[in-house]
Amino acid sequence: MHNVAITGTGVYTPSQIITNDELVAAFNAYADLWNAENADAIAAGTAEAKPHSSSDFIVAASGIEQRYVLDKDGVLDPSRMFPHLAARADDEPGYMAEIGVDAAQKAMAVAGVDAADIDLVICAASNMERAYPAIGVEIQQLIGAGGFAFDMNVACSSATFGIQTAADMIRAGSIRRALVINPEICSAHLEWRDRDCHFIFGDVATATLLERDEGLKPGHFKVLGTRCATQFSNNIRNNNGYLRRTHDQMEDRRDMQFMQNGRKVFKEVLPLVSKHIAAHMADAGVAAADLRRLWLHQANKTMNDYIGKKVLGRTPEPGEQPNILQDYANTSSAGSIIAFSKYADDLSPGDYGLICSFGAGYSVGSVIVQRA
Ligand code: CO8
Repeated sequence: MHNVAITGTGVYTPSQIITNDELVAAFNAYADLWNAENADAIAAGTAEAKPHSSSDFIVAASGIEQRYVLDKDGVLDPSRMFPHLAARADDEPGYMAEIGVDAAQKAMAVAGVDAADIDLVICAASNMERAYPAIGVEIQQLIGAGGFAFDMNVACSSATFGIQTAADMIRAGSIRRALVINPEICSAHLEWRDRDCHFIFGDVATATLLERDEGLKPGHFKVLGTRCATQFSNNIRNNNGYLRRTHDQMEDRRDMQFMQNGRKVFKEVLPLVSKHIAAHMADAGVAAADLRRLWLHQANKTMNDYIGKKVLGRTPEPGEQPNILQDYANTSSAGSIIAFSKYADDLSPGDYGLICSFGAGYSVGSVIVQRA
């Protein structure tokens, strides 16, 4: 068995920002249009008028202040309400590959590793741009990596499950270096016309470089343990899939985009995550008092405050549990890796930290690290 280390991370951040006020203005314009078009049905009681959204609600319910997206104009057009991403030809890089390559190159630069020395590329994300060939193989070719590549999807936990998968191969000796890449184009599978969820997600790509912990220069993070768990739930679901045409259901149905029962998710996932982290830390012999930092999944500020308090047994001090969701919103699997990438450099040798993701499945993944 070999030891494993994280030697680099990278974040691709889109150039376009949508603030809550811009989002709400577009949604309210769309709702007004829809209500006018359906005035007769609303008056007859066969349709419900769409109420307005509000920036104050969004900040209070989630902590989100803005989100980055690949295409702002399409999302904010009240007659469209989803991004416009021109179709790419087969000989052009796909969108996921393009943003994944940017994050991967940043991670390799931080680690000082050449692409030719990478043995495995995992594209781990909550949706895939196409069925095949795998996006991971496309990224492998674009960056010039060796070895092999594949795609995996565990929704919001894709990054941590990818890290465990890569770490296990490094531990076993079948590979020496791996890139786990999370291109999350959430704007393309979010229903922007639903005020209950239209504020939740944004776009980003992250990459994590893992290596055999042998002859590395100081500054990396030793991976002390990884743990994954799942428990089936329909409370976060997207029914779009390759059997769609066989059901003779090609219309733009609501369940072809992200659906959730947010309140239930909130209630059911919190205890699952708190117990998962406590058991993982106990088995790794890491006490709450030893933990310098928590890099949590970035879905909701209240959820993170609750988990931080449960794990540490007290309210976290400023900086102990950094949130990035106010700037990026929920970026599915990439959220905890953005937090790790931006808020880990100040840790001292010997400091412990914990990366944890949670979401659809349900799924929970945790990675305990120690600064070398
Ligand atoms: N503006 C104004 N009012 C609103 C709005 C709005 N935008 N939205 C809802 N309201 C109203 C509701 O209608 C409700 O009114 P009433 O009380 O009269 O019924 C009231 O505000 C309260 O609504 P909620 O109960 O829904 O509000 P909550 O306080 O529960 O907050 C949250 C909603 C923020 C969604 C919260 O429930 C939450 O964060 N839950 C956890 C969700 C979560 O973490 N999900 C993870 C999913 S991510 C994942 O796993 C990855 C999936 C794949 C990625 C998908 C990419 C697209």
